Amino acid sequence: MRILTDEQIHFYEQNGYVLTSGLIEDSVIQSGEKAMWRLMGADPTDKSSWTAATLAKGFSDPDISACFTAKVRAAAAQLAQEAISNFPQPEGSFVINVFPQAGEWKPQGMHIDHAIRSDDYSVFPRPLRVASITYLNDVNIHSGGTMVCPGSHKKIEALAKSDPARYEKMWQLNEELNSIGLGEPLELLGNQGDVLFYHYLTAHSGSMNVGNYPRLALVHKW
Ligand SMILES: O=C(O)CCC(=O)C(=O)O
Repeated sequence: MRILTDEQIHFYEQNGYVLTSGLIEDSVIQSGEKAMWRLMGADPTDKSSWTAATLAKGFSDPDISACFTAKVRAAAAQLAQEAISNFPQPEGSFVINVFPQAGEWKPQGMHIDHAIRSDDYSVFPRPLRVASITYLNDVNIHSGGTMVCPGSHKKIEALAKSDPARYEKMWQLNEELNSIGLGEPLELLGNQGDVLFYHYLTAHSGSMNVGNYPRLALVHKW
């Protein structure tokens, strides 16, 4: 099943990410958002029930699982250049929910995934095929949006290949990110049900939410 257009695939290859719409039916993503509030034991209309700045945690739930539709998995498979049968529907997801916070908006630290030193992931072959972030609600300006450095995957791959012994591990590469010009980070805004896919070597980060509503998202690394 070809879900993404040639233009979207080309954009991903050039920029290291692609933000997609229309892969999840409205009713499915709305049920996903509702389930998230239920799982958090919080009420969208009652701020006193909201949690600290960020909630990062795994949840297993059928309404969360349902957000990983056949179209989402087909898009992931297309970007990873693998068969869709290698992308089964997960039973749940890790979530990163960014709640409103006082202060001046700023991005969090730019990084690549799978770079925790004790995990010891190698750079090659790729330790993950493609990363995805599914937005359970709209992402407005300075309200916890994902930041990406367009094209950084190419620069980071070139760095890794420049000295394979020095940059054998993801954590070694991650420590050197600031030594190369990653380019200006871009704050991605979007709508409920949009799915961001990014390459495993794309530099990215979360950002503070200084808006008035939480940013709720499923963060799944395939
Ligand atoms: O929460 C986000 O938007 C970014 C998540 C992130 O940086 C990560 O999963 O590594």
